[in-house]
Amino acid sequence: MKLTGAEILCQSLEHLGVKHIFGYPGGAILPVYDALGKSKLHHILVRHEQGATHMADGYARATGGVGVAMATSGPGATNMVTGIATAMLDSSPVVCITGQVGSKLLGSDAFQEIDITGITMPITKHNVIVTRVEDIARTVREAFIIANSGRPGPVLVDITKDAQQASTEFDWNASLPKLPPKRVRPSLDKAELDRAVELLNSAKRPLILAGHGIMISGAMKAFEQFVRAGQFHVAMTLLGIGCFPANDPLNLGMMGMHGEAWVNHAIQEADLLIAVGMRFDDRVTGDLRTYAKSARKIHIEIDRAEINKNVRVDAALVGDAREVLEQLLPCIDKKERTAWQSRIAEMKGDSAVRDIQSLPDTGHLYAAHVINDLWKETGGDAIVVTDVGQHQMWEAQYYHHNRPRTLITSGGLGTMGFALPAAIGAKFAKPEADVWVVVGDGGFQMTMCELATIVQEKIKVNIAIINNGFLGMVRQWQEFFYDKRYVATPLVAPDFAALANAFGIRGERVTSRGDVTSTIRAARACKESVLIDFRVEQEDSVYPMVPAGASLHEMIRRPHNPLVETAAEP
Ligand SMILES: Cc1cc2nc3c(=O)[nH]c(=O)nc-3n(C[C@H](O)[C@H](O)[C@H](O)COP(=O)(O)OP(=O)(O)OC[C@H]3O[C@@H](n4cnc5c(N)ncnc54)[C@H](O)[C@@H]3O)c2cc1C
Ligand SMILES: Cc1ncc(C[n+]2csc(CCOP(=O)(O)OP(=O)(O)O)c2C)c(N)n1
Ligand SMILES: [Mg+2]
Repeated sequence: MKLTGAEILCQSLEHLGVKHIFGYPGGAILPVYDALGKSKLHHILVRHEQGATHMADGYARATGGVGVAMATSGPGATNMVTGIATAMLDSSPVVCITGQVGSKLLGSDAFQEIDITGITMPITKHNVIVTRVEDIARTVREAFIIANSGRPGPVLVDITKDAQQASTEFDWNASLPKLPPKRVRPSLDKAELDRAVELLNSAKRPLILAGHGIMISGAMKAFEQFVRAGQFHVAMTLLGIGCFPANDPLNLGMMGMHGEAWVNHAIQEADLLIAVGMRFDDRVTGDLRTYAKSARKIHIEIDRAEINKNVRVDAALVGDAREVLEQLLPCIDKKERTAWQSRIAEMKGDSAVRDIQSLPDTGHLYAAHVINDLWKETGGDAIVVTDVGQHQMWEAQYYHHNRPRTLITSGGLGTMGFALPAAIGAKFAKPEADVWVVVGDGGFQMTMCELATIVQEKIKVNIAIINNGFLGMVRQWQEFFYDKRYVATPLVAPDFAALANAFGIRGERVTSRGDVTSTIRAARACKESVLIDFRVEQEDSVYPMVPAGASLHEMIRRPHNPLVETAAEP
């Protein structure tokens, strides 16, 4: 049977198991929208195409599957750029489909013509323009394979309007992907494997650096067995949070610029670092010249390009984290490392048991209170989607995640405006989950138009605005490094609760610590979405902090009480 390109696209997406598409229509993609109306696909109308890409990204991160975003040519496509770059830097599998002007008009500066494959070349894992109806099914199939294999990433498929309108016979089974033959992955280099085993079994002060790749690989079980086998302590990157339960005594917490002080000290004192699915980002290492000088390094990583990119390693195990860990597992000797354990306990000191919640109420509402209470009230079971800034770091410190894919956050690009739309995507992926947005007053104002999407789709997503009246993270840098010259960081905002009401969403405002828990509880009990405007301390800072370019152990510590640096043990 003959189908139009637009119909073929929709049928192909159905064959690929797609249920949801986040998008926004326009002239060059109208044939597809017409076909969408006749398909089983659920299209979610966003308010800005950046939102569509973040929703697809949130959807992907919540499940490990591919998220799909759609837009028209020209401004629709360019609005997607930030979301595509966000997905690229965090290895998230997103497929973006854009309409393009008719193939005969290409290159003529036609209305809403833009070279979106050119623009997105450096921020996609792969992109392609399709001008022939016969190529649509195969190309979309290829896009899905590329997006979610090896190291995942975004793929953009740009389809000309004439290809959408033309017709051809559609045979899904015959539309086979024509990808270059998969390189048969050589089994692990024997010499590297032997060296790694030797290092693992001889280390006296080993430490695992656990990253996002563990979740991407689905290696959580193998990882836990590996950790137990060697009785290794675990430090996590921001994007690794959730890959190993926060409440496990071997889990030390987050590393890096705003990581726990004892974790950073442990890295500097370790004699072996075992990096699993993490890429030694500069937020993690600090000054490379002084980074973990006394440690040998093993790197388990799927992307060969990451090996020796930032940190030179002694053994490189290139492959899928789960497969590599399973191979290493039988070779690990169980070791008692009492001296190292006591040293770590000593570095933790009493800071690990100081509980911010048990401090007397001085009338101040700190963001840490709000986030720690949110953790307690949700039993640590919510999917928390954060934006970028101080609140993001406090979330990482004060909400203890025990399960994978429950913290969704933009790490590599650090994209303000990510949280609200990404949470909408996560909710579609996991409709039963308790989804919370934790967002700053700045970032919220970047994509708050998506409140209308929540209302139109009748979904429940709770929103906690950590409202400090500042672009807080930038203000903190101005406080520390620019003599408190707060240029362009004090921030006027609307009355967020009233704004929520205007959208048809319940809005609350909390100004005192005593009201935090009850308001969170009421929001959870409410069937509809609730936005809570938490008016927190305006000039609080995130501690510890490794200043940009400083050595990992050179942390700025919280100068004095009333607020301690860390939360209760999970
Ligand atoms: C304001 C701000 C502050 C920040 N502060 C910190 C901080 O203090 N500490 C911190 O940790 N981060 C911090 N970050 C985040 C930081 O910038 C990086 O995004 C983060 O450290 C990257 O973590 P990752 O390497 O685990 O994940 P990714 O960047 O996602 O890298 C994952 C790695 O795993 C590999 N991989 C993928 N699939 C597999 C597989 N199947 N098997 C094996 N490997 C695989 C990939 O190739 C990649 O190298 C901050 C970000 C912001 C915005
Ligand atoms: C799109 C974008 N623009 C600028 C920045 C730089 N930036 C990083 S954090 C931050 C401040 C965020 O303020 P807010 O959303 O209020 O969160 P807070 O730090 O106060 O918790 C800014 C401007 C960014 N990360 N993303
Ligand atoms: Mg703020």
